Amino acid sequence: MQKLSATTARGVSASKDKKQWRLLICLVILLAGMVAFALNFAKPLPIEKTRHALASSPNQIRDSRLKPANSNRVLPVRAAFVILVRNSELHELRATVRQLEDQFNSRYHYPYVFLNNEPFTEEFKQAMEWAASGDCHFGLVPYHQWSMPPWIDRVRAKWAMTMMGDRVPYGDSESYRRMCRFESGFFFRHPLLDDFDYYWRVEPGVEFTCTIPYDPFQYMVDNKKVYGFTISLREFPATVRTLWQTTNAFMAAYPDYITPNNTLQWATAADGTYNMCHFWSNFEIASLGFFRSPAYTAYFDFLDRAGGFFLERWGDAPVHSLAVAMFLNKTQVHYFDIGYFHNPFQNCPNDPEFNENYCFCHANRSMIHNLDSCTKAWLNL
Ligand SMILES: Nc1nc2c(ncn2[C@@H]2O[C@H](COP(=O)(O)OP(=O)(O)OP(=O)(O)O)[C@@H](O)[C@H]2O)c(=O)[nH]1
Ligand SMILES: [Mg+2]
Repeated sequence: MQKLSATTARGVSASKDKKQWRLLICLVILLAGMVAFALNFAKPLPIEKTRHALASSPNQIRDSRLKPANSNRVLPVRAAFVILVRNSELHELRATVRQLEDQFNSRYHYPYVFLNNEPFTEEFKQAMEWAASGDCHFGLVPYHQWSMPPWIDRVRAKWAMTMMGDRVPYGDSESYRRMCRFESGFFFRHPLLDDFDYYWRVEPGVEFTCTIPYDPFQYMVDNKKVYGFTISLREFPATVRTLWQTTNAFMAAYPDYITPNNTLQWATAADGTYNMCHFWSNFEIASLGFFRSPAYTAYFDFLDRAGGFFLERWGDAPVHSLAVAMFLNKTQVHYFDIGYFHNPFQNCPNDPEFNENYCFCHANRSMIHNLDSCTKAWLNL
């Protein structure tokens, strides 16, 4: 009896031991799992990693390649080409820069500022240095200027993108929205632009289809122009559903910023709503002081707070254009009749003699003749 109870007692304690071991093993597995989980989440995402690495490496944030031949040259205007571009667009941009040099800059040597949300590759920098006759500056866009600001409801924004889908170009793209926000509110604040008063925006793949026999920057200065465009057209209404009402709310909040001789009528439909007219901002020659002004930065901040860059798909073109319409009078804005092509539209000078001698575009295909252009309406203001 005693023997039996001893055996039973041993059996009970052995099974207790087994249970304890199992429990221990489970605990160890659970603990290991938790550690692995925590480590995985603590690990920075690749983009974060890049950001931290870059923040501590000033050479990557700005890298200037100066041409010795330009060292004693004094530029007539403190101006530069400004190009936001990805490394993958190198070949399209090389063609564009070569054309811009042939048609204009090989006589002036204005510098270039290339901006990117990722570090430029050495291959990209070398290709641009070879193509450009002006100094080349390569800059990195700070991460907070290339992201959704914290006050945006991410779930709502994602839903808006999904709903827009492919109904309009880039309707579902978050990166396109980041680009539009950057081009609306931040490009002019990049430290590489601190030395310049005017800028000419260029995009990879655009073409300059005529010789430019004068200096557009000098023209801006001599004629007190603040903003220059070459193509205007109408925006997709779905992308700017509340931009007009937000702009009106801004005007009500900051009436002192609105110029008495403004050109808002150019952007206003007969029923008082937005008629969707805007200057196509892939080509812009403008005063940086205009964008840096208290009026423009207050307007951008107001729009940014309203969230439409992400909750809708506000483009930098209507934003720049409405700012021009509110803050400038007609004489401060210039239509540059320059030979220019950005797929699918173009501007081609009308003057037959000039066209024959200096262009390779068809004047009758110029956007100004298209019913969707707002340039004639602008000129007739
Ligand atoms: N570095 C960088 N540049 C970008 C990015 N997205 C757009 N860009 C640049 O921003 C400018 C505008 O972008 P685009 O894709 O040309 O936009 P768009 O002119 O409205 O449309 P399409 O030219 O018709 O595609 C161009 O100079 C692009 O190279 C991006 O994610 N990173
Ligand atoms: Mg483009």
